[in-house]
Amino acid sequence: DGFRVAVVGATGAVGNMMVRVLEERNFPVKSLKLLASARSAGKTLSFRGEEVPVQELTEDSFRDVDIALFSAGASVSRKFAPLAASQGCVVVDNSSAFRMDPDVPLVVPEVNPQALRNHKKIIANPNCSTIQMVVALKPLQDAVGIKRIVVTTFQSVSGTGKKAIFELEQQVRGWVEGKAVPPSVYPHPIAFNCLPHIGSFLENGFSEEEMKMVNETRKIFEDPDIQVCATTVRVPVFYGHSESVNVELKGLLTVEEVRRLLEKAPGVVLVDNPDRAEYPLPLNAEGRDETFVGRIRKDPSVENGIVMWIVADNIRKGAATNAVQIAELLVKEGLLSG
Ligand code: A2P
Ligand code: 11C
Repeated sequence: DGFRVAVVGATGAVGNMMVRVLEERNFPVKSLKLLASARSAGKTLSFRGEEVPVQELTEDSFRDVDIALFSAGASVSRKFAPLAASQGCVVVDNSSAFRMDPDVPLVVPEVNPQALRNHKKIIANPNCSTIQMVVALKPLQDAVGIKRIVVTTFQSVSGTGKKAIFELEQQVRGWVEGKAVPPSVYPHPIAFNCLPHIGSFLENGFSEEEMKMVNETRKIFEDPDIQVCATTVRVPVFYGHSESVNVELKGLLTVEEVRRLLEKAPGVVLVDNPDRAEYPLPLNAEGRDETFVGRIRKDPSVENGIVMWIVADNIRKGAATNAVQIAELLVKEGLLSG
């Protein structure tokens, strides 16, 4: 009983976690197919106590698959997701390839589960920095509406993938041993540094990551009028993205009201006792599926302004967990046939 599941990019930082989260959450898996590049053929990953071989992704990979979770980059998704869908497989795609396609739902289960209803076999998982922000802002949007968001991110290297995790590790070791390890994944050293550069820069001067936060937020909230201005920064943290978020609301909410809304918001944990040095931290969010919010203040520089600090594990809620939650919702709503 259950579904025939595939994970594309199973050897990567996110794909690996998808396999773990499927197991942890006891997703109804009848069979599991692990796919990656030819480089990984021969490797195995453990799932429910068994070693599952990694196979090379090919055009025939999806014939016997009900649902595939993709996290092998946008070019792999562009080529293989439509192919999988044409063979009857439902795809939850973690790449940016289809997110802004009007025929593709872009879903955060706590925020816009209704968007799944009319799916056409490809469903997009939003960018990690967008997911945690909309989870935390959803109750404010519902209560009074959001006019404008100004966000600065502090993003961990795991967002770039396993090569970047290795690069930070090597540079830290190099620093301790007094020998410089030159950058290869990033344009500059990432150890003991901050790089205001995530994705390529576009003609308007913003980076791709910054524009993802603008466009995906509007699509998920189904509100094209929300103004978003983002600065996205890579920091020497392994797991967990942090965000400073200023939000200008359409009506008044006191800090106390915001706290109460967040306390009962699905997927949110309020950590806001600055007197006791308690606020969200990436080291504490690592390994967790919730979005942590704290440092909630009134922004005195604008009418109806609130400032907060939002942290989540980018590999879990920002990617793998959100994708598995989408799969769970598909099952629950009867939108997946086994
Ligand atoms: P592989 O390990 O065989 O290279 P990360 O985001 O952590 O860098 O991981 C990327 C994932 O995407 C890995 O599982 C990687 O497999 C997979 N991948 C990258 N390119 C391809 C490709 N052309 N075909 C299939 N899988 C790919
Ligand atoms: C990062 N947000 O932290 C990126 C990674 O569009 O899925 C994910 C890129 C994406 O580098």
